[in-house]
Amino acid sequence: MKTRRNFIKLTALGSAAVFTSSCLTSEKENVSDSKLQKDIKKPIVVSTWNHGLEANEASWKILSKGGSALDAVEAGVKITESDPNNTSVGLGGLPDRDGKVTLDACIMDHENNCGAVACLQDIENPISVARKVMEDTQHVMLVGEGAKQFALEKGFKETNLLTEKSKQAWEKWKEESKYQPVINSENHDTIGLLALDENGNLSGACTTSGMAYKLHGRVGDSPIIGAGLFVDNEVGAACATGMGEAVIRIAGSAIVVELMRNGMSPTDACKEAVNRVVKKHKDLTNLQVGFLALNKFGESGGYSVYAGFNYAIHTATQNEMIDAKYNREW
Ligand code: SD4
Repeated sequence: MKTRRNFIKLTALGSAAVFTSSCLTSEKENVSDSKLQKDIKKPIVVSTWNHGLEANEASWKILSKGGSALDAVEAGVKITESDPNNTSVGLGGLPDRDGKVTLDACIMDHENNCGAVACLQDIENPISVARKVMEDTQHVMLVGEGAKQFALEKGFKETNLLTEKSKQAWEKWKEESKYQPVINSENHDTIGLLALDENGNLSGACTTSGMAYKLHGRVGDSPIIGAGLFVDNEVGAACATGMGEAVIRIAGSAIVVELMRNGMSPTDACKEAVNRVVKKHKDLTNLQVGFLALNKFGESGGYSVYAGFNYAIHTATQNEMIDAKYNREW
């Protein structure tokens, strides 16, 4: 909706927003409501990896009808969580080394409200539990048994998330690895999804089963606000995928948003965050990390340590995959 209120909000953003959009920078003082609104590419939804295409479709159903970014991000990632063929998120996610599927997820809206769950078992849609934590409690994060108990109290159904395919993969891994957790480049398929709605509001969601065959109790970056996901409605939103430990070490998604606040484009901000990951790690073997960002003007970009990271963008005209730029070849 092109309301006066939105215009005022976005003009207020102007002072903080001289930062990025080349098309708006010089005109920000005198720009008319219609011009300002026209230059912002919205609604728009972006998400990580190939499964992002399907997730984007679900988000788009909401965004294209004027729905909220918050509803859109939840609906989008739920598709991936409920897909048994995706072995890195929700149902069918590869288990930890004890054979337990433990899920991490978080969600954040345009008012800095946020909710998260970590090491949650037996619940198919952790993102919806994270949203309940955000909306129905005074807390930001619930973990383990407490998170499960909360989910059951809220009416979520207990589900066995270990599919036959994931169980077989785990059994094979046990034979070969002798129960030693391995860190490798496979299974980096977390979904992070960011949306800008018709009202110019941003939200984000991130959800994963984490690193395959991790130690029981290990939590990655994905449910941690500021690491796997961050949203600041004045500036933009960012999410991360890949080796969570490396993302946490540099407060990855928060850094990407701050870099955009200071004037960088989404791609450049992601690139700078990747450079920090590279600089802070002596051993980059198998250390894949990718960042995806969307700014307040509907501009997006991604960057990764190694080649191979891609993301999906849905605008009014198309839903397409983009190969992110990267720091190095494998
Ligand atoms: C984690 N960042 O648990 C997640 C894994 C991931 O794509 O992103 N995979 O460390």
